[in-house]
Amino acid sequence: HRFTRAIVREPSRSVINGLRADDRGAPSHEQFVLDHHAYVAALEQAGVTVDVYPALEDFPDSVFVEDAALCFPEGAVILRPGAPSRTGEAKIMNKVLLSYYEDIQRIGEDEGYVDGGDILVTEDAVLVGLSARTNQTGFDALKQKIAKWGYEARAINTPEGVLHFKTDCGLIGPNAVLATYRLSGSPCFAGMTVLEVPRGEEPAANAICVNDTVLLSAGHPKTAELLRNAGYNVVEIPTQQAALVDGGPSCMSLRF
Ligand code: CIR
Repeated sequence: HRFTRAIVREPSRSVINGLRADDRGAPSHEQFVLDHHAYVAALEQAGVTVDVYPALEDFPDSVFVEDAALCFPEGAVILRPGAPSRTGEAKIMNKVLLSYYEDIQRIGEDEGYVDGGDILVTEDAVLVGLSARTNQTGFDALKQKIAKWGYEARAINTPEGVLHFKTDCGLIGPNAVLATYRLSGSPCFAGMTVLEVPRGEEPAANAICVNDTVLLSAGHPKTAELLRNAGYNVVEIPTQQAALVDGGPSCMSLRF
């Protein structure tokens, strides 16, 4: 499957107040905007048309569009982000996706919580990490909604202390995954090629594969080398500002 389109949203000035597990200082809005341009350029280079939506000042984390929806060729699901300050992003994403999809499913208000960062779509299954943001009720609702398009959801436990399932893993090819030591041995990747992120470079795991390109967070030379030696076409993108608010390559776009 090839992706043709991506949806992104510019970082708001309020991104300096974005949620973070550990405070290592606020990101610079100015630098984040520059990094975001580089991210958009890398997506375009990988062969997708990128639609850039304007910043939403009321939502400091709204640059991380991935958490509000799950997109398939057949349709999309509007998710319910588990952080109270982010729940409202779903309604806005719903409006956006109406211009792309006829079939839109929605996780309802009484159907729990799911963050897109907890969902890894593989060839075989839709792996969903239960986390502080994604609960069993949300998983059950999602599972039922995507079954109509023939997708099977499987629940996994996100490692303790890790924000999202995909904080620690990313798809790098049709049947290949990049994962930290915390997930590389997980039975959820049975039958897949698993490349383990070299120790000390754990944030590199949040990589994405867009057509023939792997977008990797810059500053992880061992991981870049590992991927290149394995034959992957790697493009490194600056994510230092995003990382200050716990974001990486996957969370900043919806690809379909
Ligand atoms: C949050 O805590 O929700 C944001 N500061 C970071 C979201 C990162 N999203 C992702 O990995 N999908």
